[in-house]
Amino acid sequence: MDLFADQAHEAMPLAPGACWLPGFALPNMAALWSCLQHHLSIYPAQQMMTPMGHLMSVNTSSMGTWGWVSGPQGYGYSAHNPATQQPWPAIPAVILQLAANAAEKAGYLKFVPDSCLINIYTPGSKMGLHQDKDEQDFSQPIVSVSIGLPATFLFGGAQRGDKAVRIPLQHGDVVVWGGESRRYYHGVAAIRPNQHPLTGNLRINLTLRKAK
Ligand code: MD6
Ligand code: FE
Repeated sequence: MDLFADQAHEAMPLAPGACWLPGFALPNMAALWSCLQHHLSIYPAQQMMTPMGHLMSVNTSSMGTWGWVSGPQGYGYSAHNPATQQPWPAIPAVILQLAANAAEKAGYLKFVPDSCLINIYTPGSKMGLHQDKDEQDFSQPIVSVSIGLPATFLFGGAQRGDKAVRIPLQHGDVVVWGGESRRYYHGVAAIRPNQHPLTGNLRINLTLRKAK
């Protein structure tokens, strides 16, 4: 008997309205991974440009009614893949259910995301501290699912200068933030070179949101 099996799913509070759910996605990982591989074979991840004209260090794809896109016009949500002008595919049921279950565990009932951003990190990829504020409805939380290589997630406060805690995210971990922490600054430290049995040298992050 694994005495720690339950503890693996204990919610760890991070801030008001925010929690870390270690290993929460592991029971669904096989189904999640097969959906993702299928998706990425049809909608390959692209390197987007920031509005300042810099290439982002992550590669990005999307599912859902709204895909998160970045380019010279700015950041935001688009119903169309900028590479093909085609709509994004629906978010698979296994991902919708996982997001709703994680949100509920964090205290947010009936979370129905309409956007699933897929970020693919290679060693050295990172994401600077930022707020998620391109969405219309800040009453809904953000659910972030980590797959593959570990990452240090930086979770700060309402002000850019607030001290950020460093959260060592592992394969299968989920972070949910909403309520007071919905607009807190967050980011991802540079990924260290390593190998993961499922993803090789990649970290894949799914970010589920209600965009509109
Ligand atoms: C992550 N991504 O990839 C976290 N936020 O682990 C984000 O926080 C994020 O990729 C807003 C817009 C795009 C993003
Ligand atoms: Fe973000």
